[in-house]
Amino acid sequence: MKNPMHYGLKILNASLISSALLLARPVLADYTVVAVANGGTIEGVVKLSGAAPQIVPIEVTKNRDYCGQSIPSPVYSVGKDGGLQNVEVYLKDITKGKALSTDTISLVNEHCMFNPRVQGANVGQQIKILSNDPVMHSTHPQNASTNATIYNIALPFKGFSVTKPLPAVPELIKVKCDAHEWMHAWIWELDNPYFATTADNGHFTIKDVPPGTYTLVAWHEAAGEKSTSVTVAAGKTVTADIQLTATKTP
Ligand SMILES: [Cu+2]
Repeated sequence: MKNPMHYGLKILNASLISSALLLARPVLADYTVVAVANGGTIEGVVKLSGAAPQIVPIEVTKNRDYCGQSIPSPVYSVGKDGGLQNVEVYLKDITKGKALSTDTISLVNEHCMFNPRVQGANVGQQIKILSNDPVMHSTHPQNASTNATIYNIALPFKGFSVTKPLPAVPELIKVKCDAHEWMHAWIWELDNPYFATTADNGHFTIKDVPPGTYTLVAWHEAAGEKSTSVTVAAGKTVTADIQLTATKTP
């Protein structure tokens, strides 16, 4: 590519990141877009070691006529083969590769929960925030480390939507609804396009990776984070299965 775009990103003051949330540190690196010919693929399954903790259902404390009395906890969503859903898997410290994602991501307020629970995104993308519910919601994204509010959108009726830019600097975003304290979502806003969120069977696929050795990170909101070294060869698929340990009960 003749004119690779260069993304120079400021390093955040590390003191802003509380020790309690070191797992939630953002990815900070310089990233250059280049043409990737004959890249490799990383695929795998994320599983929990041991059984998933039983988490009591969420007790609905507001809008029970619409939301119901309780909602099953979405935190440990494990498929029949033990695959763990809603794990964000991404490459860390990759400095060059394919173009960043540019489509508009979405976050839907639906059945008094956020959908999706976890997703990845790139700096420069927009987010469409939408309500499919006939009750008042808000969508309140915050920096997960500092709790700094990014914006706070009121969604007064079904069909209401707002499209906003994501923050200019990569960060882990925790989203809450100020009307329903049980509503949470997570957005991994990254400075490279090599990320995937595990499906309901725990599978993930990351494509078009330039040959090389990288650090692959898997993050789950309750089971924490694990890093693995992965070597990608041109045109080949490398399998990277990951086990997380359910050490934290939300
Ligand atoms: Cu709500």
